[in-house]
Amino acid sequence: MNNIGKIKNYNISKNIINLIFEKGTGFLQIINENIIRVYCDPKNEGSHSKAIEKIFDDFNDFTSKQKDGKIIIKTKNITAIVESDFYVDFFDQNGKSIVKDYRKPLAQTEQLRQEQAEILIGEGHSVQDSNTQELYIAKELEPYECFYGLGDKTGFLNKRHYDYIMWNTDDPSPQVDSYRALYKSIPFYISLKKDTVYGIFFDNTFKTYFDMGKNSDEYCMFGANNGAIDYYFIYGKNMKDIIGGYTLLTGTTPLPQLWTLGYQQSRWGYIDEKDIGYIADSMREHKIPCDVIHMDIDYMDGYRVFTWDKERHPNPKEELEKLAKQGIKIVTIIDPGIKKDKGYSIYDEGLKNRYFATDKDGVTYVNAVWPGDSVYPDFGNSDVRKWWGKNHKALLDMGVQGIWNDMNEPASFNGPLPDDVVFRDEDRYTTHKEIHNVYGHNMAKATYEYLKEETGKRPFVITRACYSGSQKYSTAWTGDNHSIWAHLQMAIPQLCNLGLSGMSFVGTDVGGFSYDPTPELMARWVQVGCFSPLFRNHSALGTKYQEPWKFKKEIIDIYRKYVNLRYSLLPYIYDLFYIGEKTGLPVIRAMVLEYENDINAQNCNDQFMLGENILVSPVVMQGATHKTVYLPEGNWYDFWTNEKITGNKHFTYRAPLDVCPIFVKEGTILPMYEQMEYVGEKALDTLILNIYGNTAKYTHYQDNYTDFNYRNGEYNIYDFKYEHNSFVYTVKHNGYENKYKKFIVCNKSKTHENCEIIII
Ligand code: MIG
Repeated sequence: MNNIGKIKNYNISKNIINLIFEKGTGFLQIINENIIRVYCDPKNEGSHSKAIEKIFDDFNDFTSKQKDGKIIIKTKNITAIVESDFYVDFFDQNGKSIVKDYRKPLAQTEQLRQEQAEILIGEGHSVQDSNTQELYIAKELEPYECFYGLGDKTGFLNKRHYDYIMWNTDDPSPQVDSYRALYKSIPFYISLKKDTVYGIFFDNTFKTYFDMGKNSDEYCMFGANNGAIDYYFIYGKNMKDIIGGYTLLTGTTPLPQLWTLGYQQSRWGYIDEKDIGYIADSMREHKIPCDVIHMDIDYMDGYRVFTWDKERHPNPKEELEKLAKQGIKIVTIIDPGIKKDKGYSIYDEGLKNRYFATDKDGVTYVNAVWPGDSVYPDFGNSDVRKWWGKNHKALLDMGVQGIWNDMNEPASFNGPLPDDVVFRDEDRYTTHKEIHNVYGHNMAKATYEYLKEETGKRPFVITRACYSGSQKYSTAWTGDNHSIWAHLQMAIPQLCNLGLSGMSFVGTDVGGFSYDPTPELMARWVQVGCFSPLFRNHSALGTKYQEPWKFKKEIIDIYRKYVNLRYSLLPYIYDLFYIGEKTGLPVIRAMVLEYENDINAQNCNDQFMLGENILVSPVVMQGATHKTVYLPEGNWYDFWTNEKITGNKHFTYRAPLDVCPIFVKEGTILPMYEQMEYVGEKALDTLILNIYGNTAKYTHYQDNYTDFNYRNGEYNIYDFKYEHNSFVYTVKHNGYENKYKKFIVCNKSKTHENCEIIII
């Protein structure tokens, strides 16, 4: 912050160190020994976090002193030194620099200015004559420094040398590396240097900018034109610690219901009851497991949310009951835009209660979305959220099991919402500028909270728009991708970076949304999709049908193979969710998260880890029959052949169309279920345990897969061990009655695999 002058004085109240400069004030808040919040609000606009809902005011294990015009703050692990002009430098416990503020003027180029201007104009904004952010923080860069996180941004895993804008954006043209903004705003990144790692969470809901060393090799920068400088410096020994710190602040993904991890079939254009029934029957007929069918906007009466088209779905309750008997759960889409239509009760009620955003004169603001002229619920206000939630009763009563929130950037067909549209943040009036990036977040929160209260089950909400912290309320999909190889390739870094940004329960539209997948692309996409936490095939109205059986037999067989694999892996994936709720760690993981000091992992875009035990190296190139696989240090087992391979090398792996290269780390006991058509088809009382190596261990979690009783101790934890050629297990926590009846233990590292059956 240039211009704020020298430090005159400081005082401490609780964990806040108030700093009085010559020309302004600011503070540091010590969250814990690894996290320090830096705050300065020269525009007096305040900071109204939507990401952080806990209060962190009780940490007191730190010291502070004033010396040579500087303030020095020390925790057990870090030292922060504040200097004139509010420059803050961070050091580790040995006094080695972690990162320093960059003090020289920024080298913003004319090119950057013009590009930013174009985006602003494209979004209907007037262009400011200044090309610099009014509020910004620049940090020194090291020559070798990688950046990860930043949500769903396009391109590759490492964000070094790129810049981005956080402004939730629905742009249906094919998303490419040069896109600066997509549907989600997650203003958090992880910096990985040679031997240091840190994270920054810039908690500002206005439009924010991130320059990850694009315009200079000397600094990276984050900034905004509104709100406050309000960021969290997060330190740790490794990237996992940084994610732990970030999700301590913003929350973790709660354990979902097990069926939500099953296969999901969707398409915009399943017009009526007959279509949906045909999808359910066909999944069963082709013996491709499936748990969920999504109903897109086609089910509504004239795109009026919370209604049914009576001709298309004459008796939804009966329809959904019949589907439920087949094991199919229905998820319905809900958009925020409410049709402006006198006599439509949702509109009338909202209008009467002033639940909609208004223009600056207090007149209800109208734009257009699917229903035509539409109004926008003011989700920032808790009365509106409660009302919105209750409207879902109409769907739940028909048997709907999950809610899919779309268009909540919010999208609008008649140009963008003007900056000055009035929204509320609880009782405070503010504008679109501040609310835009949290609109979808607040909508998902409204939905989650209602579903939780009403059903007592773990809510299944899917959202397109997100802000930091949305992981507490919702799973997310990456929006309108295309059926092109570039987007299959992008899926890997995009899902990995979402995971590194706290969003664990994520997936892409498998097969691609717009345009049409070739048979080969479809086969390769399901090989990535089956490892994505959210596993849904979805496509756009008017595109070629891409349900699995629309392809030739070879592709159907491949499809079935990988959906079956997904269902086998459910206990492992569920374990990862359990770990994720406690630690914030993602299910699908960038290689670098597991092997951060391995230079080959740091820029690995075409492989990922499922948890820490499974490495997947899918083929994402048309026509390829081989894949260059990189296995990090240690020994690995080929999942298909059980062959043992020594790591720390690249090698070529033969991967014909039906083969996705998968490797299991030595020392793993991989839990699996027997084959099933859907979750709930049979009692899950048998667990297959595949042993990889001569000694192996694994911790496994079990509960009722459905509600929140696990938070009151109703769960079991098993410790599995394999040593000296024998398998042993102990039950570490014993709170859930419905235990396994049988373990089938198979040692995969032995040539003649034989399985031991243990009856419990
Ligand atoms: O303007 O509801 O991303 O998944 O099928 C398009 C129709 C609106 C966009 C979503 C897509 C969904 C589609 N929606």
